[in-house]
Amino acid sequence: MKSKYLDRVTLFLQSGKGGDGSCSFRRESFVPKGGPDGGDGGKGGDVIFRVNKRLFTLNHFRYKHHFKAENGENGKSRKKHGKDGKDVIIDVPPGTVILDKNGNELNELIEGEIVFLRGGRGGRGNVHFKSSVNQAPRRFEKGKEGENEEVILELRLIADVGLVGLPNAGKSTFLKVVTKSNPKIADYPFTTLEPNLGVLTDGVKIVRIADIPGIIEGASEGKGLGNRFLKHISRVNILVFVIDVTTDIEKTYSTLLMELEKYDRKLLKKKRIVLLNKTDLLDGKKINVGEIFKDVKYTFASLINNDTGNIENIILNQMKNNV
Ligand SMILES: Nc1nc2c(ncn2[C@@H]2O[C@H](COP(=O)(O)OP(=O)(O)OP(=O)(O)O)[C@@H](O)[C@H]2O)c(=O)[nH]1
Ligand SMILES: [Mg+2]
Repeated sequence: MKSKYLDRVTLFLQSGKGGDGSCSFRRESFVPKGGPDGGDGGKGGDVIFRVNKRLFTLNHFRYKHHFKAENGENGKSRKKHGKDGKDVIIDVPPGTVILDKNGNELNELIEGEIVFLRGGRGGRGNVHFKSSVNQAPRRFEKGKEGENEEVILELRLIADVGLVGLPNAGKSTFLKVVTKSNPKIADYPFTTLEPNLGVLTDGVKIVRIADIPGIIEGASEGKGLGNRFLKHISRVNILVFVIDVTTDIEKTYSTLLMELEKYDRKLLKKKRIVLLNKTDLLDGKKINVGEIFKDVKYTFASLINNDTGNIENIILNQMKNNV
């Protein structure tokens, strides 16, 4: 199974070369030997990363991997400066991490912008090299080369709460009911192929919730959609486990925990809330979850009936303890 969602790309970046300084001499009628008047070269353009809050994926890099800033213009006669090269500005969604080609983390972009590669300095023209002993210098500087770099961009969504669960458990339904967003919901596994974000608010607090594709036993070995989407919940404070009550609850919960642990043990350190969903399918039958969730807050829900088990307040209260 494949997802078209792009959250990791390799880019080839190049900043501009500085323009060369000019070597030139003044020419005027009646002045046979004018002094030096070669101007400076312009600066090469920078490569800049800028956070754009309207972006949520790296899909715009699907066909564009090379970014090159403009070179600075060479200096000119009559002390004229060459023009600076234009910067290249690369828009990325908030939460983008820049890695070197070996996968080491270099920068994390949450807001604002960074100059990632500087353009080369422009060279000085011969007008700067006049001295008492050399009135007609032919010396000038070359512009400095720009820089080249290959980097990997990886998107890790910025959210406060992450939803985890088997496919078809009701994660997207949860997002829809609780945040009034409009994700795709359907009665088959792997409906969600890319992360969705929604916002829960009580008018004061704003909680961002990330719905990711379902995970199954063996996700860490690549089963289903694999576990690559788990990076999007690496930053959250709270994990909400959405569990279908008609499954073997204990087994489902331990499968989910095991897959999280295999991806990154740190995910197990996050606060947990369990939502036992689809209670309408129990036909009034009571179930006892015993000790399974003894250290974890849990509640029952029938999302399809808009009965959320008050999970909104549980989340908002838990978030309060986090700040
Ligand atoms: N009976 C019942 N069905 C529900 C309930 N909540 C969700 N569903 C249904 O369960 C199916 C799956 O819901 P989704 O929200 O798409 O599940 P998901 O966990 O996002 O699934 P994936 O994206 O495939 O991982 C849909 O047909 C929903 O209408 C519930 O409380 N009761
Ligand atoms: Mg879904």
